[in-house]
Amino acid sequence: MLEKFTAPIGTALDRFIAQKQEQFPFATGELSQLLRDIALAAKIINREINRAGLSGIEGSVGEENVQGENQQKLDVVADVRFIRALIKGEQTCGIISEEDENLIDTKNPKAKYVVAIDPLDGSSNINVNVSVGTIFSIYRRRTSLNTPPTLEDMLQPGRDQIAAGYVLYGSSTMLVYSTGYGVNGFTYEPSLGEFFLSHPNIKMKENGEIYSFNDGLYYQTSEGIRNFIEHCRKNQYSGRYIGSLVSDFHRNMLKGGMYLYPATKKHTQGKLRLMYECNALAFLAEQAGGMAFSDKERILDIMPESLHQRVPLFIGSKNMVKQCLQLLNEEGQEK
Ligand code: P6P
Repeated sequence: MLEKFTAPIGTALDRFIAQKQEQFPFATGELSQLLRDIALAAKIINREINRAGLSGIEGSVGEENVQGENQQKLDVVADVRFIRALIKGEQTCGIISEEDENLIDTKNPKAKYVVAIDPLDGSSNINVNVSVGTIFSIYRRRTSLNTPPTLEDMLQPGRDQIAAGYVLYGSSTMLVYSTGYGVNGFTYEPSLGEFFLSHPNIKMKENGEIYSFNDGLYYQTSEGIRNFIEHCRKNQYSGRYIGSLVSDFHRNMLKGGMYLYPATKKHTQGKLRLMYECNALAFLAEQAGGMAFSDKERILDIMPESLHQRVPLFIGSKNMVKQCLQLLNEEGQEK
């Protein structure tokens, strides 16, 4: 019995990345280094979050970010830390971030990758000790090396991502990512300062019985959505909504379930951002056997029009998403 609790700890992230790189004969190590840069920033943010209540870093800056949302101090700290790590790592030529209105030129024109990132999603939850997360997407740049990054490099459809992932700062801190060959989860061991493989080859159940929806929006959204929520209630599914996308998504990845943030009267295009929230999680969902759609199309097929555009998001267990879309379409047909 004790053997179960004394199992060897999983592969360290660094070693895992190196092993996976060996599988790509032409890999030259830049993507591996970029993933390490993100992991380093995540360790630093993890420490900041864990000390937030003591370091006076909680609460809002007193200004709004580009989204018109109340910017939290830790939003700014996380943004600075990730941008600094990506610049110093020299593998990224351009960055778009939820916290910055415009494309960030890292002055690394030789770098062949660009990154889209939400440095700290759900940060308003930190004050009440609820899990928060970082969400990131990695693309190859499209314009020539040794030139400044352009919007052409950034506004790529999610299907062109070469890697995506999230960091969940929760009861334990986890890094979950994919380079297109399955999804693997790593748990942070603070005493060793390293992430270790804890959730190899994550697969999302096709059928789930958990739905993540802000019930306060019930009358702010469409009849098709209300019909889906009624479907969940009649089938006695569990409503689980943390108000932190990464937390809800992670639980649904492991247990089966679906997160939905539809178009509402306030957010007519949905609330979540395509480039640095939806695309990354859609990539992971599909890699794990799940599904991710807007009200019109596959998230990964959406051709971006602007850096901060919002889209409705229906993501999780395949058959739950299909059921929701069917009810949405039936509503459309009745009109
Ligand atoms: P609401 C956090 O602000 C966030 O972007 C997601 O993490 C979360 O799921 C959602 O918004 C919560 O939005 O409108 O339900 O408070």
